[in-house]
Amino acid sequence: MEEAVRPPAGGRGLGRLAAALSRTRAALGDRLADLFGAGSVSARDLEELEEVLIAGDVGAEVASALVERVREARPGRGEDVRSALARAVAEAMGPAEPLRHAAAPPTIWVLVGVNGSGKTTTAGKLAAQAAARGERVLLAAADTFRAAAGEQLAVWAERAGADLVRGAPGADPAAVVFDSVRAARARRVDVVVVDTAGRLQTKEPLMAELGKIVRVIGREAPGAPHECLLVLDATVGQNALSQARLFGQAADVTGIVLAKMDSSARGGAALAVRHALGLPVRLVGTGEGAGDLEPFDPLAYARGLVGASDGGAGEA
Ligand SMILES: Nc1nc2c(ncn2[C@@H]2O[C@H](COP(=O)(O)OP(=O)(O)OP(=O)(O)O)[C@@H](O)[C@H]2O)c(=O)[nH]1
Ligand SMILES: [Mg+2]
Repeated sequence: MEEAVRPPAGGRGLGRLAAALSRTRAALGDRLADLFGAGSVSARDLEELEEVLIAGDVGAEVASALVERVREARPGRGEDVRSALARAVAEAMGPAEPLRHAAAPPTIWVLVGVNGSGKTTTAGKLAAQAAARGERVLLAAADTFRAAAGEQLAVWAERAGADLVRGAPGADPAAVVFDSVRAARARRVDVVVVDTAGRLQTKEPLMAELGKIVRVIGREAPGAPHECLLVLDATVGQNALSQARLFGQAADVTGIVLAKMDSSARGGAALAVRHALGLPVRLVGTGEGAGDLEPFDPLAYARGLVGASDGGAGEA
């Protein structure tokens, strides 16, 4: 948290995401390293690759599709497997899809997710990065459930020099977003980031509340929210899938944030999430500091997962 804000810049991101994937790489294990180091590759090696990928949380369907692509590349040596796998992973993640902005300000982004997934931290990082780019930012504390949630966001707002709109504890979160959008217009704010309370995807009244928050935003600012981001804790792996499905039904989720990638040994789940939901992973959290959030880069992810033979500098 003490770190200076450095908005992510193109090339530098490669290193940070790859570093954040080190636990995942380690979990994929020695077998992968042995395979990549092999002088010649057998059919049995590729079967084993599939098993390793499944164990690595990428999901059975994705693992099978990835290995099929590797097979098609007819790898002679282990290094060929590595590069073919990296290409297949990058393709499976789809192109980079940055956050969408409004044609005319304010741009409004809403963060949703289960308890503790990383929503408030992500909201704070987004605010800090936008402010560092010279944009005027408003943080909307629509988590009125816990008083501490508003405090946590207030700390981020102050650090970033962002405006903050919050309601009294227990206030209707839809009223907070209503006030926030009005305030954003009046103060010529560029970006509004809405932090919502953590909720269990199976609790229907809470999910309905989320629908209401999003509807109020759309009514006050046609075309908004410009993103409804589901923040997933990367450490839970494929368990995130059921969360994602139910949140998608309640709130028209437009993209995924994978928080805590740096603490996760299950970063392979990004592939399962992308495949099962058809939603782009837009951002990755790589730590607790303001700079530890970056646009998802499929190539950097692929190289981070598979381990680049040249230390991450070249092309996959
Ligand atoms: N290492 C690491 N920690 C993170 C990251 N993102 C969030 N955290 C930590 O995860 C914990 C929970 O983060 P919050 O942002 O409070 O999560 P939340 O979703 O707002 O939680 P609720 O509001 O209680 O639902 C905090 O200790 C954060 O510092 C990340 O990318 N990397
Ligand atoms: Mg929170």
